[in-house]
Amino acid sequence: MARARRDHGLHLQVLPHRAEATLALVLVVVALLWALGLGERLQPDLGFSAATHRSSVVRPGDTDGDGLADAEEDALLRRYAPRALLSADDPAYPASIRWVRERTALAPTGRDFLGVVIPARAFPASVRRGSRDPRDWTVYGHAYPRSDGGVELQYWFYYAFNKAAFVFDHESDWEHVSVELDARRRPIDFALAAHHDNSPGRRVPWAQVPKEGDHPWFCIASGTHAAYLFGRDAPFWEKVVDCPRRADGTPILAGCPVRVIRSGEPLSEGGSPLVNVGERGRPRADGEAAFFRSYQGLWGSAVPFVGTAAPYGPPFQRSFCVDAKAGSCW
Ligand SMILES: [Ca+2]
Ligand SMILES: [Ca+2]
Repeated sequence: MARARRDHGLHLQVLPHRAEATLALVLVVVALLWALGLGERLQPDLGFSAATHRSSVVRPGDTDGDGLADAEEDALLRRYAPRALLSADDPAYPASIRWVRERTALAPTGRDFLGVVIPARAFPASVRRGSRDPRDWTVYGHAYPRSDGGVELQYWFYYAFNKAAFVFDHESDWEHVSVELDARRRPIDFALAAHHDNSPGRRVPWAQVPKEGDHPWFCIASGTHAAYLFGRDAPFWEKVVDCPRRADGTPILAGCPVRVIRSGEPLSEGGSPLVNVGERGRPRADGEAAFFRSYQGLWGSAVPFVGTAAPYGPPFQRSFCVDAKAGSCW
């Protein structure tokens, strides 16, 4: 009888211990994810040293002081501006800095979350869907000299939300592609950033890139906005709407369920604005370029799980200055 009572008592004690152990394990996993999320986002991934911060001589006609004349930067950015295929049913369309700032609390004086500036409130669903108007799909161009004597042309696209297939949704999404020129300003390749392969991303030789004149074509993954030359280049878990292709690889747009982003083309003809943002220390005069360069906070909520916090702006990401000539990109 005494033995039976002891066993019974033991049984009663084991169950709570199991529950506690499970709870502890769950708490440890949550804490780990939380810590990783904070670690990922609390510090900008600058990727350049103090040496690249040194001030350079600003000559007349070179507002951002990188050694390239304003007129040449603008002409090159316009000449090679990409043509992007956006899935017509993308849950998060592009937008501009101006557009999102008119609709959210995104401002230099947001809330301070453990030392990081974040907007004072979450983006409403209407903002997360982005804009259907191509005039709001501003592409932010960044041109600078590389250490090998060539010129890097980056094209940054802004979306107010990242809608992933499983988890990892977050407010604001900055994505880019690059055209890399040699020292004689001839295009060498087209680089496509996708997820962590983004500095500058997959390089495709220029001759293999389908083009409209000098404008390279690429596809934008639905929701995540990763860049792929063709839909077939995307991993299985990514949705990319591609179009039928001609023999030269250019897309046949008739009947294809996409919208085309044509930055630098006249707005009256369905084009989208192309803004030269200048350099990190010296933006061009435009107000959007100044905010692009100077806003050091998160571009949305700071939900501190891995991959769920809003990103920092491009100037505070490693991929902003790939192989830059010292002092030219900072
Ligand atoms: Ca310049
Ligand atoms: Ca520049």
